[in-house]
Amino acid sequence: MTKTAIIGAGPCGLSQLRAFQQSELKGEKIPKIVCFEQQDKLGGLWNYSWRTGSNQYGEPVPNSMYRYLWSNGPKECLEFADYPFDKHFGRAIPSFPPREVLYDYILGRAKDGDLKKYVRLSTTVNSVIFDENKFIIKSTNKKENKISTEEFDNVVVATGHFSVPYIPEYEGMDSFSGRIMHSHDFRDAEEFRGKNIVVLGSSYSAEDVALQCYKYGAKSVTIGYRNNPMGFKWPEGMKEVHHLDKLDGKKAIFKDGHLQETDVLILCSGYLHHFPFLEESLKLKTHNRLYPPNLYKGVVWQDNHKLMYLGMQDQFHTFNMFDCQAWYARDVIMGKIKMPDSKEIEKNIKEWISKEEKLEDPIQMIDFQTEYTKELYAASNYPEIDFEIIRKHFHSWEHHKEEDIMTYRNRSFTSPVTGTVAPIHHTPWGEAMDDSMATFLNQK
Ligand code: FAD
Ligand code: NA7
Repeated sequence: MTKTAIIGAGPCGLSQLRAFQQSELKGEKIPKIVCFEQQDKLGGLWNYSWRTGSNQYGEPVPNSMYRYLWSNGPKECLEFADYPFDKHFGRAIPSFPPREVLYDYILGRAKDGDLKKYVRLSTTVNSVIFDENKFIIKSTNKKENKISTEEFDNVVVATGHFSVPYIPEYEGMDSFSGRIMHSHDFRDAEEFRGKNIVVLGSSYSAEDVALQCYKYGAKSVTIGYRNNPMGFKWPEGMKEVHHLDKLDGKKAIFKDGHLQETDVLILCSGYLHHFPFLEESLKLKTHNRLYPPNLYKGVVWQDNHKLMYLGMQDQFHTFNMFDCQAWYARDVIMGKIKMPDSKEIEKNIKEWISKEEKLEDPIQMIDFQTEYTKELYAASNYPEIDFEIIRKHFHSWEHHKEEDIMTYRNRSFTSPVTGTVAPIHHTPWGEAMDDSMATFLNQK
């Protein structure tokens, strides 16, 4: 029997476990599976942790999610084909749930498939080396302080890429008298009530952290973009200005000459793809992009087809794209999908990258990732789901955001799995201060 290691039990690792579990359910002979997870719970980033910096074992805290985080896209776009929302919650729920609700949904499928039995919690993978056709994995169980060395035939890297912050430096940071932090350490917007906040960046974290600070009572919110502004119609009290030049005392000075009194500077400057446990020849090196290099079908490591990466793309599509990747990876590992020769692989990767480099706007980017996901979907037996509905939903969502960034989360979408139309949430997002699952589900 061959052995497969899965590193990480976040959404991607759980997709991989589900893919194998579904095969086993059909009577197929699956490899022996070991999933390593450094946290003491399943669910990856969807676990909320109050911790920042190091955990109790001195390791960096991977969690980047915060209180009051609501889904930033319609839940219908990420629905699992084999585990619909209606099945989990026993009824239709609104389209933009808070974190705790999505976390419950992720754990629900894991429980349904008894996936925990494959997972070694509180166990960090320290190193992966490829030698004589086998991967040698060293791991440490932190609770028992037990170090293990084992051999595997295949490895699936599902460690995420939104945990290690990218932190730029600006003139004047040394002497700035306010607080400087990265969005990775942002936990509770209430902390910034009555304060002047400067947010740097122009992607999802900048958008959401800025809106959170506004919603929970910041005195002013100023967003500094580096290349292109997000350009939304911000409510009064929020503004977008061109890139930070420097800090001077308590003032932020921007490239367009704008001056802003600042209590807190929040760097929403993104994350690094960081795999300190992988030997150099196995290590993916990329920035956050829709088609990272050296991955055939965005999954299989070009130079060693026994190594897979899941979820390494920048993401519009999430959970069901991870599923399509995991179903594909499973079929490669089980020998059902054969790899083409190296020339064909090289050509295929180049074609996708060249398409990616021509993309000009979010709608084209959505279409690109939908096409990519559909190609993977067609290659495996992932259950029925309508990616064309998902594509349309993403287009509408993008337009809703442009119309009004404060109200796009109040909309309703149709399930691509069951056809269910989501009810409108009882409280508009801008007024919903309590993000608990109990309050969210308390729908009449
Ligand atoms: P992760 O969720 O990061 O899970 C990776 C797991 O690997 C972690 O549990 C980690 O502990 C473990 N791990 C890492 N290294 C090791 C190691 N060496 N040994 C053992 N275990 C290890 N997506 C959406 O669809 N909707 C949203 O609203 C949304 N909001 C987001 C908000 C924020 C602030 C961030 C940062 C991301 C958000 N995302 C959202 C995207 C998110 O990346 C995905 O939803 C999803 O969590 C990715 O799953 P993953 O399994 O790839 O990574
Ligand atoms: P992203 O989407 O990778 O975006 C990173 C942002 O950081 C992007 O807007 C960058 O600007 C900006 N950036 C990078 N370097 C700098 C410097 N030096 N100064 C200012 N701004 C900088 O990461 P996010 O954290 O926003 O999103 C990650 C996930 O969280 C996402 O998938 C969501 O689901 C939630 P640029 O646009 O290149 O000018």
